[in-house]
Amino acid sequence: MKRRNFVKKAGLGGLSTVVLTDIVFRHFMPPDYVPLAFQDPNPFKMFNKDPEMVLLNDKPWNMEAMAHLLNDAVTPNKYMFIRNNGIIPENIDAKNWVLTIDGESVKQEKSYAIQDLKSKFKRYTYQLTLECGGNGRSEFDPPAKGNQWTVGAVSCAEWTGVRLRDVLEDVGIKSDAVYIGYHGADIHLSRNPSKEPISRGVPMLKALQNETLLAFEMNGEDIPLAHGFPLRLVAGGWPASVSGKWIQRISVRNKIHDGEKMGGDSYRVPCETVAPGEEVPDENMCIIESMPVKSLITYPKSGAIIELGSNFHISGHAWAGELEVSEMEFSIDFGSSWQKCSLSRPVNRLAWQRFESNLKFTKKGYYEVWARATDSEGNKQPMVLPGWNPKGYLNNACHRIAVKVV
Ligand SMILES: Nc1nc2c(c(=O)[nH]1)N[C@H]1C(S)=C(S)[C@@H](COP(=O)(O)O)O[C@H]1N2
Ligand SMILES: [Mo]
Repeated sequence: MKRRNFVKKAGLGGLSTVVLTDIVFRHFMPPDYVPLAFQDPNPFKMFNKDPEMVLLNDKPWNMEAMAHLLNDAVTPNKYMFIRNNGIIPENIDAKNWVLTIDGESVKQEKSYAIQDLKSKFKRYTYQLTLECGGNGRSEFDPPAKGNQWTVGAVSCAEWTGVRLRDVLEDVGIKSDAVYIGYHGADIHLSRNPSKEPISRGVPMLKALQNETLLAFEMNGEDIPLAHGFPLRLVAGGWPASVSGKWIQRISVRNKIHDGEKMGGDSYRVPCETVAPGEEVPDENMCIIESMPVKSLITYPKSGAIIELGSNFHISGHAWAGELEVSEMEFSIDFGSSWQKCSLSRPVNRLAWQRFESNLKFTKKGYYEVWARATDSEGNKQPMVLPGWNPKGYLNNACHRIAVKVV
């Protein structure tokens, strides 16, 4: 990103001196276009990500993990997916960052310098599961437009900050408040300053939960730039799109927040199941709230080769939105029988839970290990893609890995 700023300063005339030759068709170059020669060739380095991460898009930046990279109980930055709808804010002045709380349903608008937020309110630390609503989209048929996430748009990092409820109580909220909406400092892809890339929110009930944070630290350090430095809303268990990054303003609304990507097909699914490909009238679309029960086998990596008779260990994580995971099973016979895994309790509400099991294969050959979680209300993960929807959200089908026994 430094280079981009450099390019801007140098201007196109200066550019030719840097590429050591003339840019022949420079007059056809779109404004703000950064020639390939100046684009950072290594986004993994730029964002401190592991090179095994998978880049899905560079305008905007979108990157996902692979299942075997997510084995840590607390996801480190290097394995954390990036989902941006716009351009990461440039030249952030973290010291002078201000958060404003406004909207129809505040008694009075109030602003806080980030330092005041940090010193005035009690700090809390929680591990919170953030999964993109579109995680698993690549399996949809007919296909759904958007980033073709496979399984890796999920993380569970440790977030530190102040409770949104404490700040809202300090501001004073009117009794007609129904929703909050966030406004971030990121830039619309068109660079039109009057457009926001995304501005979503949650009902007051979720906004006022103990675990809903205005966070300034991730895993004990400043939040990495791509993940919302210096201030981010974190509301675990819901589609991660409600966890606004680079937060400058939160509006307390007397109606469902109507910001960018709150309507149409965005983060909304048919209220009742529809046939794949069916047109759904707007009034039959419902906003996604809690994410469904899901799990990932994070060890071993799919394609593992093990020796006959040796102990085979599997582990992974399971999560269930607002609920807890109550049971975890695996199958080695394509789902015809299931065996229980050991399952740990979450370290706090909305954190994912670790599962493990050991098994022995008694015959050489090809196997698949399938994993299935059940939530505290008895909902089980489906074995195949669940309810089709236009934008490919909420695919919580069982995760599978291939294993060869030799
Ligand atoms: N300001 C802002 N907040 C945002 C977004 C964004 O583009 N801009 N993307 C949202 C979406 S769709 C997701 S899935 C999560 C991704 O968080 P991460 O990049 O930290 O993993 O951030 C959410 N918060
Ligand atoms: Mo997302």
